[in-house]
Amino acid sequence: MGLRLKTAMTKLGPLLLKGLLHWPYWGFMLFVLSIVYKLGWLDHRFNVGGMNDWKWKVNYGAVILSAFWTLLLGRRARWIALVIIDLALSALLFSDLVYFRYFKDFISIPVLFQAGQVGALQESIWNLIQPSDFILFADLPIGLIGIVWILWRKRVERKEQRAKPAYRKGRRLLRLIPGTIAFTIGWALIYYPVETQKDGWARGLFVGNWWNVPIYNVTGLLGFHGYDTYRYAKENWFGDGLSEEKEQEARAWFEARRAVQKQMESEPLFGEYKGSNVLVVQMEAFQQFVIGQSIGGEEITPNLNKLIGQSLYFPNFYHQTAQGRTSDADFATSCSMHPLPTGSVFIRFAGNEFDCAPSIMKTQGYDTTVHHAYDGSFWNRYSMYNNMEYDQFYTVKNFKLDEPLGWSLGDKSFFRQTVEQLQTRDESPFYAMAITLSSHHPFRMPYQNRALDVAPFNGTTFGDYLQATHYVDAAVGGLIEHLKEAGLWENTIVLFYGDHDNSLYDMKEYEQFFGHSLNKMEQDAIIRNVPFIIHLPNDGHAGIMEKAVGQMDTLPTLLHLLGLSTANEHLMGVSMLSAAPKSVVFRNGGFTDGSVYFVPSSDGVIDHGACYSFPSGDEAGIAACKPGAEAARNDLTISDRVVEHDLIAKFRKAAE
Ligand code: GP9
Ligand code: MN
Repeated sequence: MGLRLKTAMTKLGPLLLKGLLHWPYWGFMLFVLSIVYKLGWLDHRFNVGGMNDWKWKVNYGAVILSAFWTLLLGRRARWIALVIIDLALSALLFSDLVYFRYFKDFISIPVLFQAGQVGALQESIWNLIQPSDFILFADLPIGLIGIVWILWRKRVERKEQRAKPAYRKGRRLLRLIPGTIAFTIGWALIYYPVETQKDGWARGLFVGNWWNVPIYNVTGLLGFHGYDTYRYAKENWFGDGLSEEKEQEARAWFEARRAVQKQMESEPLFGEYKGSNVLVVQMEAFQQFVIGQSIGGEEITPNLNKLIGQSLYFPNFYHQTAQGRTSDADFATSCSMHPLPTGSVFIRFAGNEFDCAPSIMKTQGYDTTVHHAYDGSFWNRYSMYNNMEYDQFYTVKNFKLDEPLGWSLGDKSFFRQTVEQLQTRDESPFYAMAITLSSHHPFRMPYQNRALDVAPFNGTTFGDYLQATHYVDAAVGGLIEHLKEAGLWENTIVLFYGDHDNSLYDMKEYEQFFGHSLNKMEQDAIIRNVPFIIHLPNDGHAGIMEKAVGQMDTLPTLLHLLGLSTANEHLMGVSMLSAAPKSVVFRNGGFTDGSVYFVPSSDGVIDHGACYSFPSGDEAGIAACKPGAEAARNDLTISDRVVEHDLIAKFRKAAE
């Protein structure tokens, strides 16, 4: 008996091993483990909340669902299919990682419509890639070896199969079993964790759409892409009807906002600069933190510093942009609405109705122009500027490339030629917007333009940034001279502001620059804070205004100076010159009203966010921020509703 058992065991061992080696699902298992591992690795890099049991489960579910169908294929076809999916998913994860480093967000379907712009961003993309990122492709050689092995085995198997055709047919049917099991497990691993969270802390998350990061924290990265595709399809192909009640809610919101805006009409500066020319200068990636600072004993922005002494200056001005970057800044300042959480309004909704500066100015007899020395189709500007009713858009085609720098023309020449273009216009007052470009990421200036010694930041992107802002500052100095020579300086309101941050988020560099540590609130604010300067004719009303303001307040501020009412417009901002209270809402649901500063948590739950006293940065307790955070969320929801459903056009039609 003992001997028989021993013989059986010696036979069973190799049999089991053979069975294990020939188990048909090894490839599938390896694929799932490998992609899930990559998702965990990426999550660590995103650093927006960390992994938890739910996110692991959803990740497993999403990966299984992406490949369950390969279990219906034969072994050879399955290997090949798995390697192809692996390659495609790895490329997607790689793109997400690089995109996240720049935007602090995930790639969404509307972003893909901006893909045409990738060519121009090549230098930035190379700057953002790190060698360790290629770990995302480390499993591909194993897959390829698998394919070679399987093809080599082909002949042997063919012989076996020829001998058993009926068995082969039956096997095809049998494959339905693992395929169905995998689908069910994958679906359950997504459904239950998402539903549980949706019924708990994530309640309302998928309705509000304020920010992609909390959605990612529920769905994982592949789940996010799945949800994003569904969201896009629902909005664009299946119609996402808006109830009468929601439309009415938005209408009432604007009525209430107009009551706040109206206060400016009885305030001192209202109409003081009626009929003046207006020049709006939007400066690429120009942050506030360089203003008034020196490096190596030299001022970084001497011209802006001098200008600030002769102007109205808002040190607590914040950009309100998201994925649409420059175009978002343009939209927020020119049209006084929030940009969208995903993609760019310029690209997604260029045909919708908005009350933007040029169209309002045109009703007042202004000549309206926009100047940007780059391809006119970038950010879909041709369409959007046409919709905004600019009389003329001066693109790269209208400039002489006599100072080639970075993407196209250096800002020094750009400003000189912009003033020349303005001089060729007719006699009516003008509203003009000039969008700079030289200080674009990754900020590397040609040697002859590196006028500053940026030690100890030489050779770093941070150092290149300081160098670039110094160049732009010199260009601003030139612009002021050109305007003076053209006789325009004293009859033009000239406004300067930064469009968005510089995508450099390593706080250690900022701390080294300032020579002291930054508290949590300062770390958030430094990225959002951009300069805002209004120079009024004859250095009028020069001074510092500490009020917390944002890009969306720009147009109402101009209307205040020009004495134009907002009564018939749909603007979300409030004049910065008005005493009317209003907070600055950031696209992620954060806000500041000048006395508190709210930083939302990466799960989107208001109670989990951080509330600070402003400007000290001391913890204030969430109760001090809660009403403001709820109002901020509502503002964002209303803005998105208006943009996505073309409500301004509907409101106008209903009022006819
Ligand atoms: C290109 C310029 C840059 O025309 O506006 O855009 P950005 O990359 O900063 O959004
Ligand atoms: Mn920009």
